[in-house]
Amino acid sequence: MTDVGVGMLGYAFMGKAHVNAFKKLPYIVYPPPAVPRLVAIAGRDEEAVREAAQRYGFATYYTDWRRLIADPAVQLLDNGGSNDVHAAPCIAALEAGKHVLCEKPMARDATEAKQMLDAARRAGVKHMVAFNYRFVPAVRLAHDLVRAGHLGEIRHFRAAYLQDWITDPEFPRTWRLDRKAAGSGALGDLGSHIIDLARFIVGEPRAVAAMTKTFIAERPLPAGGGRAAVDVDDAFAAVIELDGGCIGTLEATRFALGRKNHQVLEVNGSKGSLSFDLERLNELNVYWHDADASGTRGWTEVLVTEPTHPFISNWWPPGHVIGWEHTFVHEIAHLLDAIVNDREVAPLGATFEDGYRNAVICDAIQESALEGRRVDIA
Ligand code: SOE
Repeated sequence: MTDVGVGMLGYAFMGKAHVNAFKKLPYIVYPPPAVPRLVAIAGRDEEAVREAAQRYGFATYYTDWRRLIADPAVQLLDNGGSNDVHAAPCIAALEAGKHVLCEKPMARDATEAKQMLDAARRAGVKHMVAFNYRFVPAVRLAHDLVRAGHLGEIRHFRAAYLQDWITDPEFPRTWRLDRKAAGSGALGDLGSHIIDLARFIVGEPRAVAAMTKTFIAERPLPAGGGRAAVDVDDAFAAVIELDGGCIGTLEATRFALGRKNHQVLEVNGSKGSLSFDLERLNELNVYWHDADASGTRGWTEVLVTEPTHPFISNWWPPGHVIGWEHTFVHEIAHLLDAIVNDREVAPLGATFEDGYRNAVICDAIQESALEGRRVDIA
C-alpha cells in the first residue's frame, strides 16, 4: 500500500481535525488511496509542538517550518496555521515539489492568493484548499442535483454562516481578530465557506453590494498588557449576482447569539428548491414543483445516509448518521487519491484556483463595503 508522508504546520483546532482524518482514513475509506504517514509537525512554541507531536503521533517535530519542508520524507504539506503563515510555507513547499493542502481562507487577500496560485501552477503538483463543506454528503448531493438540472434555472442562492463566540467584549483580540494575521474577520473565516459553496453549487459571482460591521472596536490583547483596536469585520452582509442571472444574499457573523455553527443555505430554481443546515448536516430538504404521483406537493426532508448517497458507503448502514469531523476524511481521501493516481482535485475539491477566486470575491465585498457601491467581479 502506497503511503504519503505528511508534514503539518500548526496544531490547534484544524490540526486536530486533520490528524483525526489522517488516522481514520485508512480503515474507513478502505482500501485507502494511500496511507498517510505522520512524518513531522511544526510550530513556533517548542513545548507545545513537542506535545502535539506526541499526542498526534508525528515521528518528529520542528520549530522552523523551513526544516519541515526540507525533510525529504515530507511529500504533502498540510498547512493549518494562521492565515499569515499560509503563503510563505505553501510557496516554499510547492517550489520544493511537495503537494499542498492549505486551510481556508487560502490567503489574506487576492494579491497574496495569486502568488500562491502562480507557485502552484509552476510546481505541477496537487494543491487543495480545505473547503471541507464540499464534502458533506448532503452538500455534495445538493451540488449533484443542481448541476444535473433537477432544480431547473437557478434563481436564488442565499446562505448565512452564524456563530456567537466573540459576543463577550472581553474576549481577547486573538489572531482571527487581527487584520495583519487574518486578512479579515467573519468574512474570510466564515464568509469564505459560503462563497465557496455558492461557486461549488451554483456558479461564479459576477457582482456584489455589501456592508461590514465591527461591533466591538477594542479588545484586550491575548497575552495581557493592554488593549488594541479590532481592525477586522465582526459581520458582513452582501447581495450577490451569480452566473446565469441568479441573485442572492450572503451573511456571516460572530455575533448571532445562540447560533454556534449555523451554516444554512437555500437554492431556488425554476423546477424546485433545496435547503441545508450544517447543524443538521445529515439532512437535505428538497421541494419539487411537479406534484408527485400522490398529487401532494411539499418539502421533503431527505436523510442523506443511503449507500447511494455521496461518501456514505464508507461508513454505516442507513440512518447511522455521521458528523462534522468526517468531512475531513472525505476531503483528504480525495486529495490522496489525486496524488497517488494523478487525478484532478477539481472540480469536486477546491484547488488554489478556487482559493484565489474566493479571495477576489472577499476583496470585492470589502471594497463594496468601504466605498458603499456595487462592485463588479472580474
Ligand atoms: C471559526 O470558528 C471556524 O473554526 C472556522 O475557522 C472553520 O473554518 C469552520 O469550519 C468552523 O468555525
